[in-house]
Amino acid sequence: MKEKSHAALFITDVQNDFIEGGALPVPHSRELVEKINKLQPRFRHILAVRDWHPPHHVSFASTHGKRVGEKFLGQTLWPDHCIQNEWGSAFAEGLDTSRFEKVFDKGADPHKDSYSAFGNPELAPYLLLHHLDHLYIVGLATDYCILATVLDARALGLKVTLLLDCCRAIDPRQEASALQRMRDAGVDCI
Ligand code: VGL
Ligand code: ZN
Repeated sequence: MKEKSHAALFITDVQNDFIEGGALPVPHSRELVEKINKLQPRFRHILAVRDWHPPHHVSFASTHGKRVGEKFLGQTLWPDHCIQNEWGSAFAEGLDTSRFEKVFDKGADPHKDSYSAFGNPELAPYLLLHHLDHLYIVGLATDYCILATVLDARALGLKVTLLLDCCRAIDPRQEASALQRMRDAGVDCI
């Protein structure tokens, strides 16, 4: 018997705060909105991930009275961003969300950051239940959330394709090494 197997478009952190004009803007991210909208009709399954922090989250520099960009006990400190139910955490303006099958939030624990979407314990069981074993990844940010998510997905044995034209890095200098780590883990970057 042929086992069921399905691909999903996996839209990562395409939220106002990560777009130019937001609190933690990723360079050249606004152009992704239209590109991702155009891609959506090609997929039967569309999943989305949101960075979803409570106020005073452990990853915010302001929580510790420290400067943005500093490292503190291994945690990179960010500006306040993607605070639950605020404008910054909403899906980017113009992004078509009408066919999102399910949204997974991450980073909701006040005391623990999670770049990986698999930090949400509901994600892996959902993929298993729906036989979604091939993820086509788009969104933000290549050097943080996407890198962590993709490595976890590969560790679980999922097929992963990164659609490079629809991904952007917070620090473009880190992009090449992030992509190399993903390729080494068996990710198809196209
Ligand atoms: C992310 C920095 C802080 C990401 C989330 O999703 O890549 N980066 N929080
Ligand atoms: Zn975050």
